[in-house]
Amino acid sequence: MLNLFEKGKKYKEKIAIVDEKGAYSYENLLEKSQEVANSLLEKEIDLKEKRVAFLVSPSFDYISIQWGIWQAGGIAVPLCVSYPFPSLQYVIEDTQAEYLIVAPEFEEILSPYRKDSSIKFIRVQDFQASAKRKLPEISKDRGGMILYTSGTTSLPKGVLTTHANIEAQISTLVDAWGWNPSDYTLSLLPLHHVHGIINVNSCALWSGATVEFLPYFDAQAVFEIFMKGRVNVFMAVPTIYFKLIAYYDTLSEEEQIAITERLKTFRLMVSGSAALPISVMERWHQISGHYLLERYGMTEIGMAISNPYHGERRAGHIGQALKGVEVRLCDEQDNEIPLDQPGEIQIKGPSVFKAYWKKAEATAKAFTVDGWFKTGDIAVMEDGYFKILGRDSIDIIKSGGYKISALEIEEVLRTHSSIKDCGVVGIPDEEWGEKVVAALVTEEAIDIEALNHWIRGKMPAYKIPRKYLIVDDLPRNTMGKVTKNELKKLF
Ligand code: MLC
Ligand code: AMP
Repeated sequence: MLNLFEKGKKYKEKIAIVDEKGAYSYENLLEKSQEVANSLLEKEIDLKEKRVAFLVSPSFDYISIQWGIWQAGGIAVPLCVSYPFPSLQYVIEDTQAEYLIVAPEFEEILSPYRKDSSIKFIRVQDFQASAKRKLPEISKDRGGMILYTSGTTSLPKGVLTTHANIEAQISTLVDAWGWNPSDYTLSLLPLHHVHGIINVNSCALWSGATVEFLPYFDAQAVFEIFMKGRVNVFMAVPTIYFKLIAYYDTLSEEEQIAITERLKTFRLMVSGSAALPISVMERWHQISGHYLLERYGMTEIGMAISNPYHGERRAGHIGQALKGVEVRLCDEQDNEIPLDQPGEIQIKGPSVFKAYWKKAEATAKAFTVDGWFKTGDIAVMEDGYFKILGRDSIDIIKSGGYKISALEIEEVLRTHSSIKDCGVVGIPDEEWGEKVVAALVTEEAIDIEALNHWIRGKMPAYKIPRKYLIVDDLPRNTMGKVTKNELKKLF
């Protein structure tokens, strides 16, 4: 059983969560999560790793449900609040979820599952107080969570982590970054990814700190919350810092001075999930007095490499291996090479995931014969700090901190009746890191607005191409394979 709940008992009276509806103590959270666990269990004594998918906005309810699933012995499958139906359906069906917990605002989109006899449709408002019952003993090697990540296969893969993995991911960061009960953080990242789930919420709640939710990103709202004077720890992706800077620059001098004074009192500000541009790091330092702590991680491994909490935070670098995480660099044959030569980052340690859900072959491919996880990221060490140089696959795009598979988008585009062929790439963008763009070979003239509308029904808005180019043919090598580097040049 996760230590998270044991720790929560230490801070009963303290405020754990602040959301749009109110403030909730650790005691409230423990009680509500027990209610959720009781309801899910009904007459069973243990959910035995049944998958419980839930579509709930970031809130007290979200955390109570996540903790309730864990305490009942289920595997938590958080669904993305901005997914269109086909993307939700893919996750629900791929995990073979047996329970689907739905907040009122999402009942309509998930209504096709209401009458599905293979899944139990539970409305959030149906959880009721009930007599306390004994919860199952759960060994830490059991599955706890499945998060979906895009990769070099066209469809996203479920990343299965155990309770022990989750605990290792949390405790490593709590120690490295000095989380403590007087911390107060703002949680605004999507809660179907590790950054928001582990680094922000779980680390805070492990430490007796307070999490305030802002269920969507809005620069003005973020500064308003900061100015209330409570937040002292903040974590976000580089695009969010970029957007905060852009908004700050529109404010009056008086407002800017007040914000700067407030930000200087923060304990910690972190950036990750994508490369932090040096220009953003420098401008944010002018605004806040903080050198952002940049760290490196991945859904499969939690956080692995981090700039120091105490000590120099070096721009353009991701720092050193976190305690408990083994890091090495390798050549293409998985031979370890000296750290001052560029190579693939490979990782070992208790935070590394168990398997891709029901994908034994993909799991086997992701590890070396001696058990190192192959990240696909290329790095080098310079003066004691790792620096990311790129990725081994051009088909993985990082936009706004989201990992996006070019192949997945191409596959969807190819199902359009007017599209003969297509190639999707990410092109560098100051604000988004990379921007998704697509070259299309079409059967006939194509209405781009109608195409956009069509694709929005099929995949989340953050995955859809921001620009299309109509071409006669895609650039190819002598083998007939599309040359994506050439394709990038067209944009
Ligand atoms: C939104 N848009 C995007 C986008 N997000 N386009 C490309 N890439 C993205 N990531 C589009 C929308 O579709 C919309 O277009 C327009 O931008 C504005 O949308 P919005 O919803 O108003 O944008 P905003 O709320 O400002 O979203 C930006 C953001 C969001 C940065 C807050 O992208 C975000 O939450 N990113 C964080 C993702 C994350 O948590 N990643 C961690 C993965 S874990 P239109 O046309 O509809 O107007 C991981 C491991 C690790 O990476 O190391 O942490
Ligand atoms: P995800 O699969 O969404 O968890 O994304 C993980 C990927 O994000 C990593 O494999 C890296 O490519 C990228 N990433 C995370 N942190 C950083 C960082 N600080 N700098 C560069 N890339 C990063």
